[in-house]
Amino acid sequence: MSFRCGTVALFGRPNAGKSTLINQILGSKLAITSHKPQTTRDRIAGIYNGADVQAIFVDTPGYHEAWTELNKAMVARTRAALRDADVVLWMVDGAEYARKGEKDPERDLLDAFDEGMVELLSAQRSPVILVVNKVDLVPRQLMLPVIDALSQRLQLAAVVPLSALTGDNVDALIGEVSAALPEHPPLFPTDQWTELTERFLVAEIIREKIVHLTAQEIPYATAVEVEKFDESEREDPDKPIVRIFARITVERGSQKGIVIGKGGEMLKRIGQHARKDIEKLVGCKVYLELFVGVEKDWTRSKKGLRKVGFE
Ligand SMILES: Nc1nc2c(ncn2[C@@H]2O[C@H](COP(=O)(O)OP(=O)(O)OP(=O)(O)O)[C@@H](O)[C@H]2O)c(=O)[nH]1
Ligand SMILES: [Mg+2]
Repeated sequence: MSFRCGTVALFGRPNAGKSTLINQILGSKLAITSHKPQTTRDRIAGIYNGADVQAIFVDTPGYHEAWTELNKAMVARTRAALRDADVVLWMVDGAEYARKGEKDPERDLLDAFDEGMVELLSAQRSPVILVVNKVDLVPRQLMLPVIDALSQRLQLAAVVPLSALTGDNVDALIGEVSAALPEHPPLFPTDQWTELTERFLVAEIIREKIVHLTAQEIPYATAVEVEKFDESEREDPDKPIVRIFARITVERGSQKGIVIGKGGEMLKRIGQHARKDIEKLVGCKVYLELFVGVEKDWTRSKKGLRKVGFE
């Protein structure tokens, strides 16, 4: 029997549900998610291992208009992931288009920014699969015209409506992806589910808690780096523990005050929420210490990005 293997890039606007889908496919939490746009900043790869297929799903930052140096770097990562992909998933928030279509049936479903995305996808050599997400939110008869309109815009290998959140029809997507991948032996050991390090995943978990617990510009101005990941007592037969020291960087002094909170209350909550998830990830008790620092306007310059570890 032939084996199929390759990379599958998830491409779409912020908030389409790309990270939710990757977690659903892997059956474990790899990519952080939130209802706020621009949650994902990096290329996040998760490996799906089937009987005769290995699909390396690559989550990407939502495609958006880039103003700051951070945004430019995010969009550059998305474009690079597209270039490298054997299959591209064009993921859209179907519910949003359905509501738009219901409100004003005369109006074009796609705006100028969407058209730019279609253009980018048309130039793609690898097959594109349209994934219409969030079918759980609107009735089927509202979704059908959306699927119809979007499928006419582009040469597609397949169209799959699904719900990344509930998992509805995700198996159909796996089938279409498998069929579209090239014949190739596995690129990773078949028991591996990610190429990311625990260190990176820990930093992302902490960042997710900050995105969830803070408001306005804070999520966009925050970077997290793990400075120390001490595993020396991880295999301790009596009290296994991992000790983690992480640095949170914001852009301004006022933001530092918000992240720390009155009497350190906010930082404590961030730490408590993060520790629970990190313990699940590493499988033992975790000691977590967080520091908050300021790197003035780090999102606005290449030098700033480098300083917070965002190469
Ligand atoms: N109801 C419903 N909500 C969903 C579905 N998929 C994702 N969501 C929600 O949509 C929001 C955005 O999901 P994410 O997975 O973070 O979206 P993303 O495309 O990775 O966003 P960026 O990283 O900002 O580009 C979250 O609040 C999810 O819970 C779905 O199928 N149904
Ligand atoms: Mg995401």
